[in-house]
Amino acid sequence: MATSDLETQLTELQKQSQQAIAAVTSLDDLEQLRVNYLGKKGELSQILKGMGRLDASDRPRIGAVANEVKDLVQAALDKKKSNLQSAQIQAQLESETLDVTMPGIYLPQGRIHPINAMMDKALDVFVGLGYTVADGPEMETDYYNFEALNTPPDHPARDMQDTFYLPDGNLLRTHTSSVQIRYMEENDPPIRIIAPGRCYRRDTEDATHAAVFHQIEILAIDEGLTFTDLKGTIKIFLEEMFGAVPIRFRASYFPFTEPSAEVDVEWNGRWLEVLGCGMVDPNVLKAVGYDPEIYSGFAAGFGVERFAMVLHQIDDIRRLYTSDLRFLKQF
Ligand code: 2U9
Repeated sequence: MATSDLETQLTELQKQSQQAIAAVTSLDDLEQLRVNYLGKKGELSQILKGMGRLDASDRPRIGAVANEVKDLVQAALDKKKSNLQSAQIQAQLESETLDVTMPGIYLPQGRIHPINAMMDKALDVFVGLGYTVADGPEMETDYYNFEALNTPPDHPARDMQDTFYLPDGNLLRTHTSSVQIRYMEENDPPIRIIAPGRCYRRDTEDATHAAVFHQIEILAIDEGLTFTDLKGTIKIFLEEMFGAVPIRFRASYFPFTEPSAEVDVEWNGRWLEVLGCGMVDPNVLKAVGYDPEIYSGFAAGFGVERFAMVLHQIDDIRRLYTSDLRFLKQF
């Protein structure tokens, strides 16, 4: 084989490879070119197979040319590889650029409903005073809602509390006192419990009445508890809720407490009724098997909506239930 043939092939390979390398646009294609030209079975290897047929005197020169071509192709591949890599990094940097001057995405912040906020606060105060939270069913029997609470079937208080009766004779609880009866049946004194929850009354809805409302009741039973303990507890509680406002106790009547009182706070220049309370009637203690000669206790109950309305000067209870964000956003 003539040396010039090999030389031509080598020069041709170099020329072609330069063009191919210049034209390539991806690292994968570039690698493919490297394999095609310089790989074990690549074009350069194929050409060099012809070396064996050369005169021994020509081999060093052609060998030198082959090495030179190989170095040139390798150098072109390396240079192109580094160019493509830089371009790739540049493109990635550009596509991932963070424009810190772009306006943010507005995520509206949720907030706690005023009724829940009120409940949380009241629970916090009583838990701080050592009370335990008690829970019970919203569908109740006549016994737990009325009878055990010293409210027998013919008691006039049942007319006052118009109740949702269910076809099976059960009812929707009108207060959470039923929870306390259940708790006392299961536990011995001393007890201090707080029963928050949803209650139901067959009221015509208006600005101050809702058929579904929330109540919180507290109950403390121990040896030697007096009306003074009740007053002190209520005073601390109302101070925590309303601040240091004047409060007054007015004599009242509930079937389950004796004596009973209603409590007003002076708020924006007016006396507003916020809760009812009293010493637990001995008949209630007897109903759960506590000896009223040994134990006495006090209880209090308040409507959560009423508290929220007084505290925030809300004029209509229905605002608390109509999910109007313009209203709710104020709290
Ligand atoms: C037991 C014994 C006695 C709970 C009490 C009141 C007075 C009271 C009303 C306030 C507004 C209900 O939500 S409201 O309509 N409640 O005035 N509740 S004493 O007395 C009890 C509770 C449980 C075993």
